[in-house]
Amino acid sequence: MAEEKIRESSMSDLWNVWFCELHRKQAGLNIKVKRFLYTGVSPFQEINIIDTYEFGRMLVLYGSIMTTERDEFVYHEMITHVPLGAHPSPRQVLIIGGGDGGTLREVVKHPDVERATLVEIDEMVVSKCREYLPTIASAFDHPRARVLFEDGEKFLSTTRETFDVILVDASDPVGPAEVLFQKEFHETVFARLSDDGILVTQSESPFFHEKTVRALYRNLRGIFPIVRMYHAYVPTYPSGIWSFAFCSKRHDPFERFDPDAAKWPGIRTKYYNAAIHRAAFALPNFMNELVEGPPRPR
Ligand code: SPD
Repeated sequence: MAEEKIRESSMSDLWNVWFCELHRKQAGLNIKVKRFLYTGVSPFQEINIIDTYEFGRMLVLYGSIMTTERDEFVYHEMITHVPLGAHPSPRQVLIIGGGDGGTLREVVKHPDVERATLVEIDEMVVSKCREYLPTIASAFDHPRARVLFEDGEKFLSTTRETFDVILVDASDPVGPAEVLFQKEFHETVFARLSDDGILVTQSESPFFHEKTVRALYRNLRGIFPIVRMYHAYVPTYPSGIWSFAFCSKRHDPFERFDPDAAKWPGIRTKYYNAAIHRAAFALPNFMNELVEGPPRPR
């Protein structure tokens, strides 16, 4: 009698590992994992680099997605090209945070930029992104880039340099980035900006982080004469709607804005363009209210 071949067909293809980031206690985002590439703990935070089916490789700090190969262009183009498009001559640009290198990559695309200084507190983030996310971390060796591993807040409060544009490419207001959301820090930023300088800081999700957003804009309006919110759609960030605070001493986002694409020969973008530059400042009422405060009763 022939022996029965034993094979349990339900036991093939069992890899079913998911990364879940909770955006609120009762809601989150699930992404199926292909492979864990790196897990380590720096003096500041836990760092994970995970390969996924849908979003490619992603950088996760303290359990929160910072960037993914698939959608990083949205955030990095929008934090960079909106202020650089609004400033008439952005020669000295400072990035606080931004250890994955995506913002630096966009900044050095601009021929007007003489020097892009990046101040990142966590050297391990930069080194792991260089190793695992080379398309994002592609500009650390650019001849116009200067990379410093320091506390961004300390750097700004001790330097004598001034900057035309400061970009705060922070993680969320927990852990090492918490200080970058405080009013004292924004006052220091104001002091280190040139007379017509512009600050852009990432300002979280207007949908999920209303309290933070409201307080942040209230503080910024107490410091800068021009404060505007703009937004972009980042699929892997909480709620998908992400906001940026455009804070300026003199230039409003459109005054100096030249929609002529020829102004930036050779700059190729996947999200940003002249129409997006304008449209990003058009806010739904609930977002406008977070910036301006509730409407006055009639
Ligand atoms: N919750 C995600 C917030 C991420 C904001 N910063 C991203 C850094 C990408 N360079």
